[in-house]
Amino acid sequence: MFLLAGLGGGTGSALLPFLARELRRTDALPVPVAFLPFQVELDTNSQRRTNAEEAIGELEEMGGLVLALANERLRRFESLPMNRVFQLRNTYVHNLVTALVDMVEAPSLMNVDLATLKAHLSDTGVSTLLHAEHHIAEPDRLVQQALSESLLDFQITDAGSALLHVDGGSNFTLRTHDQVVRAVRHRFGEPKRLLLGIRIHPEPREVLRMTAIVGGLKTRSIRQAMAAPPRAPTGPAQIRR
Ligand SMILES: Nc1nc2c(ncn2[C@@H]2O[C@H](COP(=O)(O)OP(=O)(O)OP(=O)(O)O)[C@@H](O)[C@H]2O)c(=O)[nH]1
Ligand SMILES: [Mg+2]
Repeated sequence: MFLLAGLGGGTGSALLPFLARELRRTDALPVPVAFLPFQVELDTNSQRRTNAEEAIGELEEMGGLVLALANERLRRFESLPMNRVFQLRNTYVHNLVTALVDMVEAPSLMNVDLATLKAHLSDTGVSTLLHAEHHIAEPDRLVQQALSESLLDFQITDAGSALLHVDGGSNFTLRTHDQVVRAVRHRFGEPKRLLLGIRIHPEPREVLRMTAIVGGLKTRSIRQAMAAPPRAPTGPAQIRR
């Protein structure tokens, strides 16, 4: 169950962690998606900052899958009309949701089902979801794109584990898969545990699609990110070991 809220105000900041906690008690897999306020909102309104930080703090303590998307990172599209920018953001979230649902629902060659996903999440602390599509000829760029397009406010520090699902056509080779895995290990700080899923479609495809759940994120990383000045708009996510 995906729960979306813009943090900083009263309603969303209070409800997001509350609903996530309540849903954890059921069979559902709650996935909170938190939109962090624009920097100017944080800088000029300490109550909004406190609300956002408290909500993020609660989500981090709970662990599990959390998506934190900084509104500030929308500034990379600042010359586009505002409606279009929010549309882009909506499309991005839609793609993340579809990718995750696809990964666990559609059968594949090496399968990641809901039970596997839940088991993976239960012992990895805070995890986040990355997704990208790129031409099959450039596996490294695919991984780079997953990081840079994420609009994430996480700094992926010391990733303890990663679940990597790659989706390709009949022309998807073992060598290309190895290249994706190598890039993931390199860029995600050599995760100690890597779980792999693969789906091959019957027809050849120009595009590879990757979905990754990166776990073992350091708690407070979102808060640190909120305190830090915004990163360069188009560069890949910073990785510190
Ligand atoms: N990306 C995105 N962010 C939004 C959107 N609407 C609001 N936000 C962000 O969410 C923050 C919180 O929105 P509010 O309306 O203040 O919060 P609320 O949860 O409704 O709480 P109260 O109005 O205080 O009850 C805003 O400051 C924005 O940064 C939206 O449509 N898209
Ligand atoms: Mg409101």
